Amino acid sequence: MTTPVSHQPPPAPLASLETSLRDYLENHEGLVRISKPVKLDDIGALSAQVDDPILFENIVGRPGFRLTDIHVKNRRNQARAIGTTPADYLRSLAYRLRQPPTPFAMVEKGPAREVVLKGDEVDLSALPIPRHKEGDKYPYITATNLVRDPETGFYNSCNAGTTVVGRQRGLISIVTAHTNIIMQKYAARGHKRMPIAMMVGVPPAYEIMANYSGLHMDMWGEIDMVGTIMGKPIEMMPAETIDLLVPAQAEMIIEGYVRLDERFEVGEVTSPSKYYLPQREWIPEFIPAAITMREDRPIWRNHQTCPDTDHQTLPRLCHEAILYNRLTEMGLQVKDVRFPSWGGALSCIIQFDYRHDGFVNDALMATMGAPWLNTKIVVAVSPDTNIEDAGAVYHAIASRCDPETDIIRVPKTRGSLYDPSARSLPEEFYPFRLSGKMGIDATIKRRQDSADFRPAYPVNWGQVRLSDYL
Ligand SMILES: [Mn+2]
Repeated sequence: MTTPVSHQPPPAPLASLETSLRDYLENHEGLVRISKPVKLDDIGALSAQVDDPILFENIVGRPGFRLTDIHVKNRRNQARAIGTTPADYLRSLAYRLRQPPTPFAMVEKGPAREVVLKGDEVDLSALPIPRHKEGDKYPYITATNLVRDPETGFYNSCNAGTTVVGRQRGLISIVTAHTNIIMQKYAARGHKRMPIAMMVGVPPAYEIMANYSGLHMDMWGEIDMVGTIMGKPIEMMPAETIDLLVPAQAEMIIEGYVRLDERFEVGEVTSPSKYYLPQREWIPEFIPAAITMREDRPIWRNHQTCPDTDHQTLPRLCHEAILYNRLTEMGLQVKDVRFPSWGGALSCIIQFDYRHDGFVNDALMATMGAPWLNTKIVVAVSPDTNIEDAGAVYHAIASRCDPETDIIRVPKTRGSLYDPSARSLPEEFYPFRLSGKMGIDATIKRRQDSADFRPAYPVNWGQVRLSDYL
């Protein structure tokens, strides 16, 4: 018997994986390069039409800056981001997340500090920051940030959207539990503000790791693991005005503070489920202290938040890898785990082969019971279903699932704050919600006759092309 592929170490990351975003984009096959002038307000709608990294080189009113987006929307580019192939991607990320952190390569000063703006020179409104949707009054910063736990010294990272309401004032939406815990630690120590650094324009592996969500705060920070998933140490340097380390190879760093003493209402949230949800938030102020950047046309990294962009995939890539590990631990031959962008970040598809009855419901329950609030509807499919194709997954549900026996429903579970169908909880818990969950077994089952599932195709399907006859 051969060792299952899930129990063999995957290949190491490619040594050629670029250490800066500009080199990464320059070498990227399929980069969509836009040299014509583009208005800031058109950048979101244009970005959301591509599947590959896009680079705007000529932004009206913002000469000297470039802008990029859509780095990890599909498996091909996710694999590229961590220096592997699409076939090896999921098990490689899953494997590297089980490895230890990689110490930084410390430098005094890197390219991210070739230009330093401080004091009155700091002007967020001069940066090439787009508005994200029709209802937005203000530009929206989506950069990945770094904060330090004052108790352990470990860093934490997340992508907290910051609404730019003035030259030196933003309102920062910190929704992740870890950064909120760290803010409470600063407040409990009598601090009125928390230092924070936004890292703008880093290779996509940094952002994949920054969106990790698991038990780690007592052991390492997400930034400590970036070198592990890239297969080489990352360069870090001291920030200009705050006591934090920042990535030396970034395009730009925005340093500053989150004020801990007051909150302000905003109502322009874009949920990954593609709605204006939650309808309102009370969030703290971000006050910038310095902007440092590269000298040669620094690249702003935007994460357009709607409709189908990195916003649906990026926060869930480590989730998929963690679920891959859990399901593999069950003895399943996992082929893929996906939070498809067409599932509104509320649904997960798990794909595997299994030996006998019983595995599917355990796999569905493990996934439905994930730590995050995005596994409301879980669909299990067999390896022959094309997981990339919403139609094929729907066909598997329609033709392989008997609702009488192949659906699990669980009442009263934690709903997503981004799910308009979930019930509201009492006001004190706003914006959290309550919802049921559903697991759908759309695999081919033992009780069924496998010959019933032989797909029918025309003679010479895939051999003859219509275009040859037009
Ligand atoms: Mn964290």
